[in-house]
Amino acid sequence: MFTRQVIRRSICLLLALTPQVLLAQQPAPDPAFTFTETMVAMRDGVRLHTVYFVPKNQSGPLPIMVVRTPYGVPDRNYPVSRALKEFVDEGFIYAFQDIRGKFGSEGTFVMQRAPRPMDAGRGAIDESTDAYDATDWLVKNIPANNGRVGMFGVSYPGWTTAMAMLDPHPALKAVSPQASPSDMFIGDDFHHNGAFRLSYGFEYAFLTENSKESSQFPFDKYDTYEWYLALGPLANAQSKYLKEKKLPTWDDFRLHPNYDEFWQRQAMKPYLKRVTVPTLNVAGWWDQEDFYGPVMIYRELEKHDSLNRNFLVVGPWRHGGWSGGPGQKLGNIDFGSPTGEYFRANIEVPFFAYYLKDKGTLKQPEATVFESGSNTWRTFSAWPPKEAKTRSLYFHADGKLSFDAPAAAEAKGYDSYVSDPAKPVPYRKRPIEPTYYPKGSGWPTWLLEDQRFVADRSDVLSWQTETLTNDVVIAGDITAKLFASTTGRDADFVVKLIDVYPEDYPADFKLGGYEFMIANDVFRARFRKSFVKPEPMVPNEVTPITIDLHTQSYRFKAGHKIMVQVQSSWFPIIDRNPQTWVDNIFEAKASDYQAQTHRIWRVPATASRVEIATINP
Ligand code: PG9
Repeated sequence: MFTRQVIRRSICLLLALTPQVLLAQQPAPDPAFTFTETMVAMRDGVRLHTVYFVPKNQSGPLPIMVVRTPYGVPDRNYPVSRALKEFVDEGFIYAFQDIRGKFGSEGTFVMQRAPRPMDAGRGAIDESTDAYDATDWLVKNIPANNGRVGMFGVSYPGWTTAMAMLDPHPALKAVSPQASPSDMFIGDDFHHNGAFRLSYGFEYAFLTENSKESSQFPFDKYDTYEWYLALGPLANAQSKYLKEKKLPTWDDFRLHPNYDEFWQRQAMKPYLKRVTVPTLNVAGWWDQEDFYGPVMIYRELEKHDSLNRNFLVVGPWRHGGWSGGPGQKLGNIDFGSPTGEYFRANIEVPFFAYYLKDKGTLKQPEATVFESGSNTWRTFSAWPPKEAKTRSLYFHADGKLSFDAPAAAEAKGYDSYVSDPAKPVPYRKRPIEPTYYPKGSGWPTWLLEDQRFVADRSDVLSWQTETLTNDVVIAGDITAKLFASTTGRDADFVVKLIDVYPEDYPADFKLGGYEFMIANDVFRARFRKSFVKPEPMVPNEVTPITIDLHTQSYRFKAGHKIMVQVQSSWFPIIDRNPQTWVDNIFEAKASDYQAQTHRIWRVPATASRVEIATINP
């Protein structure tokens, strides 16, 4: 299954370019560049497929921008001047390399190959040594380069960038890991807080491991909600569909249902002990794949940033949305200006030009974040900002949400719902196309969908404030503190923080009453005490569940309302929780999946709430 569409999709993933840009591509080389294709030997003799584009009108030596990717390098017809416009305006050489085992490269692909142990011998390899060897070859072999290299990339190529900076070649002078995952069990593509990202995990494992190129799983249903529900227990994926086929990553999911050494070894945190090269960390507020990762990498590096060379930029973007196109509109939301173009021309390219070409003075603030709602760029000397104050939004009776804690006299003290694994709440509007569906998919923008599509389900609870009389401005972290009980022995809890637009919204009448999700996540309750050692819930016992809803820069404007929704399924992005106790959900039987009643408590001693970091409007 190696079709032109798949190749094109792969290139889209590489730089997160919009497919339209590539579809419009002329089948001819960019006349401003010479193209070279070669194989570069790594220290163990494995040769990696490498291409580079050198500007024809180069007046002096230029630095090399490098991308290392599992998605296939561009071919000679890559429209460099269009796809990398802002970089081309400044002037660089561009090199791309297929990582081990993918597309034209030799060797074996290992999904997020864990860094080699520090005492491994000189011959040991990982993505860090491959980046080192590639850099060494590029500076010695590309004519008229200035001996300096920058690395950047989105997502997997962002992660290979982060790996390169762990143990950098002396020529590597600046890096920009963008949407790099940092922990696949806690917060990135494959799990969130231990809850398995089923549709993403299954489809991505197939995409990267079914063949040396990229391949789409051949779904026989357009609405994959239906397909995954009919799949039944996870074990059926192997027996019904993969059959004899081995996907190493699918096996890893099954064999490592808890945060064991396998996931811990792969996670970035233990390796981020110093800032080795200037680092521009980039993330998107509505990144549907890797938001946890880049923010976490920034925060870990920041602890060691005595020379102030570690920076954060977060804009109103989907996964990779900053790297191509204007970046003004996403889903139904207009952010008022071309934020992607702004980032590339005013932040990204000047950052690399400064470190790789000694151009200008660096005016890069510590944190540059886009405050959605007011739709303005803001800068801070720390992220999260030190001046932010935590305020709590408490759940009350009759669906009310307020900054006041519940009073003792409030009746009943909880809201409840039946969560039925046979009828899970869809995570986005059905039909749910395959994740990377070549003909178009709602996947890239699902986080911006109007949450009214599930608000009337009896298994989705909502609490909302009165109409705000003043702006409420979030700048920093958001945490849900739930107190929950269940008739079962395990449950997932999804919390969504939502901006409810006024019913009459003259700026765009179609957004009247829109429920715009600005923070969210899921927590699998078995991991509430430890991700390493899961524990059943005790039926009907009120249990605290703390959920990191990450970080935001957002202005809820006067006239809007703030809403919190809680539900216990998000299908099929998250697999169904059986809600009974099984040691390994990958081995659950159909009969283990049972409907249960969950309660969310809201009395003074167990006051469920969402804590938000706020600054003065
Ligand atoms: N989110 C993708 C990914 C990165 C790393 C591992 C697995 C998946 C990506 O867009 O590259």
